[in-house]
Amino acid sequence: MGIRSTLPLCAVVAGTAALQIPLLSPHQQAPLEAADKTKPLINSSALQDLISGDRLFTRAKKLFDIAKLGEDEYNHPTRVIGSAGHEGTLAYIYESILQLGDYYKLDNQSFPAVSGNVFESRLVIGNSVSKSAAPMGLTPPTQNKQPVHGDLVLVENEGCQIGDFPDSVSGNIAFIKRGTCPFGTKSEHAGQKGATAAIVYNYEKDAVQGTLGTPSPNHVATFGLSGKEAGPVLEKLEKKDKVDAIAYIDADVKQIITRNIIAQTSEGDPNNCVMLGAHSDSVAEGPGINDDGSGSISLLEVATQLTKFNVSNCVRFAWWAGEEEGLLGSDYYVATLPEEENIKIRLFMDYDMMASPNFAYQIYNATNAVNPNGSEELRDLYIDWYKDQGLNYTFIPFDGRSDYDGFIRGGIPGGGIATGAEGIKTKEEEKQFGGKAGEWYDHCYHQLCDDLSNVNMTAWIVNTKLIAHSVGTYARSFKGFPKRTSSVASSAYESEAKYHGSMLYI
Ligand code: DTR
Ligand code: ZN
Ligand code: ZN
Repeated sequence: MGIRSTLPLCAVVAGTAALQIPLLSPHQQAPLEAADKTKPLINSSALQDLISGDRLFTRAKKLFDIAKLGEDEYNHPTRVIGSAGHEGTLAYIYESILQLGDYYKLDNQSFPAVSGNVFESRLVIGNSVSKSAAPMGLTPPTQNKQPVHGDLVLVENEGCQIGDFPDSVSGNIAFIKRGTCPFGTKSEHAGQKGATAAIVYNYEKDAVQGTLGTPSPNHVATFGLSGKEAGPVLEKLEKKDKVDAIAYIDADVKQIITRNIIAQTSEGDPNNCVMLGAHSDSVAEGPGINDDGSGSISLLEVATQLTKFNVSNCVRFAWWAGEEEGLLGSDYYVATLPEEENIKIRLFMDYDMMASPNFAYQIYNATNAVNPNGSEELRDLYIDWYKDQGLNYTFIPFDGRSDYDGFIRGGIPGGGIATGAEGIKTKEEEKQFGGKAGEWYDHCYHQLCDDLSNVNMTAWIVNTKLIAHSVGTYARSFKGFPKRTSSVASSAYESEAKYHGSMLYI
């Protein structure tokens, strides 16, 4: 069983005294330095010309070696938050920027996060071992980390009220329908009524890979179960036939401190910043070389090459932690940004998964109708660039699956590009981008095989050049780009965003 680590919305608790490590915004630290007259003013094509596949891949090899530091604890390479692989990644990013001297002001922004590991799990229903049962993120273990045996007890409605749980659930295993309220609420109710474990079954045929969210002392060991497997069980329970089960989860949930790394150019107008980010962490299951080693390395390389130029506007790079646990680092950053700092960020650009092996050139479909004004201008910059290169592109929903979410909710224009995760390439996309229709864009998404062999160098180089173009353009000028107005999200986005990172929580 792989090791899972998850964190819910709002599981980051700001304000614990010991954890209040103040972040000085880079622009608060130093006065503007005089431009270095020997350097040319930033120019997009000159910056793009400095991007090299060899340099990207050399860094990927380094990152994979760093992920191996996670082997002692996890038995395989990983860069999940709290692991030695993630600490190594942070040190690598920090040192790399530090080596660039005073071109950048560098900050660590620490924040508390909950990290959950599932070491082993099994669910046996009747006489068969369940194929689809997946322990929920942040689930506690079964009692004493031992198997528990009991009858499955059907819960009324969707288990969102304590009264939905019959008394007979005590000492048994609650069988609860997905929907209406978060998984964490259902698990909590099961625990309050004395259940020894809970199963949340899907109303669709697929499996349920969810998270319990903010830990509660009332949570019990909880699995998600596919609708397909739940069907026959449900039929029996509805006929009042007895179905017994054995549930077993060996897991732990701990609170850790992790950190974002922020680097801002010392030069450039500090009241007008272009910001871009990638996430420094991987999931526990693997080393995350494409997700999001690729974006993290692209940013490092662009930051390195940018030092050869003067900039007119400030450029702020971020490497977020805890993206895989629910966008923790980026949420924390935006939530703790004072209003007068928020307004200085002209836009945020998200770079998550730049090199999927069966890639498509995807642009987040961020429009000004739904997102802060300027998001669409950024989208159009990506479109124009792919068109200029004679490359095809597709739009993907801008629905909260990566670190742009906090920025959009904070009224900051945003967008980004990606190359695809667990989605399936269409026939049309095969014609547009090559690769193989009918297969995932990244067949190693969130798995151990997201290693050095899982990056497509063509896509990676193309997209790193596009990142360079986005930085080069806005570092030089915001001419024609809308001015910032409010720091409040539009309600249109709030109703369209269905995700918060990669995990379902309802
Ligand atoms: N949140 C990412 C993957 C990701 C980002 N955008 C999309 C859109 C569609 C599918 C996946 C993603 C992750 O880090 O897993
Ligand atoms: Zn991911
Ligand atoms: Zn990612």
